Amino acid sequence: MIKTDSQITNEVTADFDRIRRDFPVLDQQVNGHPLVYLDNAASSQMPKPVIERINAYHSKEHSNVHRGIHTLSQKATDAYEEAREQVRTFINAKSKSEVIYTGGTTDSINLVAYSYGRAFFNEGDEVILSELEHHANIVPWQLMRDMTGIKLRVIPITDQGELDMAVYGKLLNERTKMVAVSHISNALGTVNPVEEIIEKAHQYDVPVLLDGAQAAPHIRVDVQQLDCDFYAFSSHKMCGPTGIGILYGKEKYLNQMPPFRGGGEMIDKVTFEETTYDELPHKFEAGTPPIVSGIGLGAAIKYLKEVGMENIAQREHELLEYATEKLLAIDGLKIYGESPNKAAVISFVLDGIHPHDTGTLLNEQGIAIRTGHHCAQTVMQRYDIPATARASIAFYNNEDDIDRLVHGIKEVKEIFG
Ligand code: 7TS
Repeated sequence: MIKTDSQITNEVTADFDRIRRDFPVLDQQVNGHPLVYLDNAASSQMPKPVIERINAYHSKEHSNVHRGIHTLSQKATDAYEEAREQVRTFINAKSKSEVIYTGGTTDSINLVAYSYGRAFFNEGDEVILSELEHHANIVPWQLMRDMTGIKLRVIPITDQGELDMAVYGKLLNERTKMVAVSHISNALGTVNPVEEIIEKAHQYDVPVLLDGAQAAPHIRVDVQQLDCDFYAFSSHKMCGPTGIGILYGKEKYLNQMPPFRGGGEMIDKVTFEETTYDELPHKFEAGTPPIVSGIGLGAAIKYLKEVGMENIAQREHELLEYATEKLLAIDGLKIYGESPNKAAVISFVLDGIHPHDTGTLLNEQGIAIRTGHHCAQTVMQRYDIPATARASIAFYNNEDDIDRLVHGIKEVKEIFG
């Protein structure tokens, strides 16, 4: 049979049993049981090529970047800048000038809120957020609100956990100065209709910032195709090290925005009277950067590209469907976040059992999930619950992990009678 293009791209072609063996951390016992790691939305694990790249850098290449005439500094600079190029191609940015290293998603969003906000927000202007944002995409805008007098408008979510797009249409107006929403919700897994959000905002000439912390690790992101104006994500959620993340921004905005932090690396000429700034992206990168983290992120992206983002999305979707079906078969288990368009995040509550107890008892069986509000308290408020238990899946998980989770939950239920 001849396959259509979509059949070819939907087929999982990677060997996920082999891939799993690339992650040494998974091969250990926790509390006397083989580890089941299902807290990938908080932080994912690093494969051997990333760990080895970091080791090699520390063993042979470490030096400061962008300033040394000597060989080690040049090597470190080349590696750090090559990693930026890996990021550029990963998200299909037009140029490396649009790829800014930051401390992570939180830092990226703060950069935009402060820099763009201080330059362009005036009292009475409006910024649109949504009810399913991570605190990282709420609090920086509130800080700006207190500084500039803007108003925050919020797109509500439906019972299923989807954005109410009719309300969004009504919130947009000539006072709107920014739309900042997540691409994928960390608490519910909902994949938001970001294309439509962007298209509508652009009708008012309003820039859109996407919080891609939960999207960049799981689906192919093409910033030019999306036509988003800013895109933020974190290395540690995509098989890279902590301490670094990315802000993508369109040059037309980044060029107009003042620096967020001042110091070395970001300047052109400094006198006591005046300082001129370096070109993009360095204008936004003051001080010695997290060099090894950048190089590790580059190695992580190379690894993800080799596995293939289509393969990753497809495999995680398979596991999501497998897990959802098995979990829903458990009496008294309710899943929050029921959009048909969902990433592999399952937030759930067991009838009569606090999620913290669920998490604690699962941990005793070597199963790592997250419990709490997931830094998304407005989502918890929406459903009038204090917390959920959340299993978040990565491509290196497998059906056995899900079976262990399901078995573990049944044990928890038994303990609680
Ligand atoms: N935005 C979203 C959608 C996130 O999921 C997170 C982290 C952040 C922003 C912040 O990322 P950071 O790298 O700057 O910390 N989310 C989670 C989580 O779901 N569990 O732990 C961290």
